[in-house]
Amino acid sequence: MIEKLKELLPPRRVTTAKHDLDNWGRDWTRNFVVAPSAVVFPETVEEVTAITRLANAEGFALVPSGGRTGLSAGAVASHGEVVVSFDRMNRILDFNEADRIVRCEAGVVTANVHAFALDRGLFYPVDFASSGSSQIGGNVATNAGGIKVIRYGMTRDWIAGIKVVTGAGEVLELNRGLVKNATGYDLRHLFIGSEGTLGFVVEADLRLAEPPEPSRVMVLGVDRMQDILSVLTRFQADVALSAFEFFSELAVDRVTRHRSLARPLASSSAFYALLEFDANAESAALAAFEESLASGWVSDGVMSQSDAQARALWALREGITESIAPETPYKNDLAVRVSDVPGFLDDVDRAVGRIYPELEICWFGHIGDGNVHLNILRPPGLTLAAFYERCDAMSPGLFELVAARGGSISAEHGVGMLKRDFLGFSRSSAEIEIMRAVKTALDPKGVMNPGKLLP
Ligand code: 2HG
Ligand code: ZN
Repeated sequence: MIEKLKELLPPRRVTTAKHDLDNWGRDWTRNFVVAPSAVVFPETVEEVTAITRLANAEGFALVPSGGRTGLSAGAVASHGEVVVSFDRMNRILDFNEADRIVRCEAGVVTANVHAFALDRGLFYPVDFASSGSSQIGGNVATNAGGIKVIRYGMTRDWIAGIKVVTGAGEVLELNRGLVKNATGYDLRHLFIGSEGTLGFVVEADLRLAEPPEPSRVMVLGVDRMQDILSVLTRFQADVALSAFEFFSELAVDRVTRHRSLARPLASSSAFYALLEFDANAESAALAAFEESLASGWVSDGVMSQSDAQARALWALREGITESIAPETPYKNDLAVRVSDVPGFLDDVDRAVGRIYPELEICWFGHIGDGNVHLNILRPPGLTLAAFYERCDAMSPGLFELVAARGGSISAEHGVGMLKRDFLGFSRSSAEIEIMRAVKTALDPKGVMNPGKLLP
């Protein structure tokens, strides 16, 4: 297999060095075996196609790999697969001003698209903490969400077209940048969120938006979760929000220590809401704040007076994942309807508290779209294995709570290997059978990312 790969690519773009296997064979997860056979670095669509055809002919498996910031082990190679890295397919290929579409290779880093758009007076609105490393191909494959979903939607909403290499080694141009295209099944959308199980996303046409108005950021202290909903409803009545995030006091404790940041408010609260809105809504936002204060929903608040202060307030939210990483948290990325969030958080706190009162939960997330991140922190002294065993045992009960509210066991991080065996909590068996049939149609030999997504 390795020799044949070296016939397709120059030998320096096929590596089996241990250090490389460890580096490219994994994502941000830390509890899955990392054991690829090789890592390859194609530079063209033709090379990706040739690798895929070889895998079909020789019967080996492929794992697509982007910025490796995933949190669900969707890009971890645990079983001797060949990792196909897009690091060398990182060119911006084309920009059309009239269409406002930028064509990127899969390995373009998300933040480079942000910068490219800004340079042209435009804006790519999908944004999240890992955008400095994540790649567009991975964003498409996981339908990445992030911190602006409340106003701009998910990656799916910005994909005007994609070029893919299917698991069978066929190149498909899907949608070709059209706005209107009523010609049957939109296969583009099957690949968005497919987590590399159907084929490789090799190029993407991204739509760019008008740049936003200058913005303001507010952080509010909230003691009762239920009141966050009242705050959201009150603000939304008069203020067009571009973000409505939340985090707990525990999260503030970790992130302020880790990054040496100032606390947002003089007093502490159980929770904090972070709001972003256009500067021209400042007085409407201040009125909503006064009313929230008078109603007892919020205890205190701060509004950014400069871009630097806005960035400092955002750092409190965006730095959380890194600040708790040393505690190797057990992660869950869950969604319920916005109106269900407070009740759901209560259910989970009670369920975890009943079984393992000593475990601390770090709550944060995108409350404005119903997506909460549940990070259970590993207590010092408990081995990773023992900790994960405990948390794994809790998962079915937790997912019952999600299912009871018609929620999703993975809102934006994807299923990967982490949630694979729990897919049935969010998708019916009829749906899963249809997903399998789609997989068979596009990847008949099962070479694409086996063991991910589908139970
Ligand atoms: C975020 O919203 C990311 O910051 C990461 O989705 C969430 O670390 C997490 O659980
Ligand atoms: Zn998130």
